[in-house]
Amino acid sequence: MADAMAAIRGRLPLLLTALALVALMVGMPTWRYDDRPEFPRYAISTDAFEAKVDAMVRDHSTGAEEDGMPVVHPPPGDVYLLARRWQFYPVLELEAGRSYRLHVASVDVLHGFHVGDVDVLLVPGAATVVPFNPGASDRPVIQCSEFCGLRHNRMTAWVRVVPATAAPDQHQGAAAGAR
Ligand SMILES: [Cu+2]
Repeated sequence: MADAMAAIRGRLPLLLTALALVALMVGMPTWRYDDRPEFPRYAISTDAFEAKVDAMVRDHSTGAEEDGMPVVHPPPGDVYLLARRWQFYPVLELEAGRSYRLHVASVDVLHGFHVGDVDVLLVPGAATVVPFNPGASDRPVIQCSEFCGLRHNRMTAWVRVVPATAAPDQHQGAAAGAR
């Protein structure tokens, strides 16, 4: 019995090292996902999501186009942005100082939605809701952060930030004009 205890004691450093390694292996994925902000996500079919985007484009298109895509100026609140190989659609024109909820979803393969320090994995069949409050001098760049094929590295988009139309603060509106 004493011999057995001594044998265990002799192997204690090895045991502790093994335990620490197991703890690290289990813990590391948790670290990776913990430091990402979490956003609400809901299930929606790609067809239903495309219908939301199309309705927004129909109702709030500015008439302008960029890269063959309509430029859309939706009111503050819910805004729909779809990811597909290899673009974010449509081009969003948002007002500085207003609050938006960006509903983002992929309609084909896995994509990533990266803007500022937000990074969300887009899985087809689900939309993620990201709060978005552009500042007057912001020129937000959206990038795909998940490899999605040949032109993944070109999958970027600008959000056009414009002065608020009925700006409560005119100075803020003027500053946003210098984008
Ligand atoms: Cu990509």
